[in-house]
Amino acid sequence: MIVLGHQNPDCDSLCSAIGLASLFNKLGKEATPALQGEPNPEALFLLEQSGLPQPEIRTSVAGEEIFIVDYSDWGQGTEDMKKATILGIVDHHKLGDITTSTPLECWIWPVGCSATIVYNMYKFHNQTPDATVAKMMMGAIISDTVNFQGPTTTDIDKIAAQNQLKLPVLMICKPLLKRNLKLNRISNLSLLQNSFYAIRKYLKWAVRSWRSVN
Ligand SMILES: [Mn+2]
Repeated sequence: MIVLGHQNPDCDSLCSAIGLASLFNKLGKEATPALQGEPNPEALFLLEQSGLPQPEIRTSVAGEEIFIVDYSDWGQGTEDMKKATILGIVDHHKLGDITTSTPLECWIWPVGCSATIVYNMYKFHNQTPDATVAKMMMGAIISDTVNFQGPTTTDIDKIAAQNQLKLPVLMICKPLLKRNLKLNRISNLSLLQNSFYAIRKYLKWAVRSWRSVN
């Protein structure tokens, strides 16, 4: 099967596709992550950090079995997606317009990030993500929840991030936070101060989490 992210791939679309395909592989199912285009700069940065190969780009899935991540709208899929068999959906947005003619597995939760749901699928199946994959999913959670400051952030996201990372949280977060700051091209002082306070608050939380998992 193909685990397919949405158009204009961001961190979540990339990392959840990689995470979910890897979970299926662990469960003995053939699965390949795929993107519908080049990853955006932040997603590309995460990919470079992980050292994983870039998933293949697919703009046609007619006749394939697919599992889609981070969307549930036809409009976010490939043009020929109605000719594919949709085996399942992982998403954290409002329910889209996709319907199927066969039963499917749906994991749609009101949380901050699809990678949070994928992490819980690992738990459901009694599996542990590989360290590199965990790092990617953690990156997606940081990105989608805006460093855990965004309005859609839930405790489920924080727990997923915390449990996922018995790895050095700060080592992963710091470059991503730096990169976020650069990407946002922060120009005025108050924005800079807000970011500073947000990051300081997040880092404090990360250190507490880091201690509690060790
Ligand atoms: Mn997302």
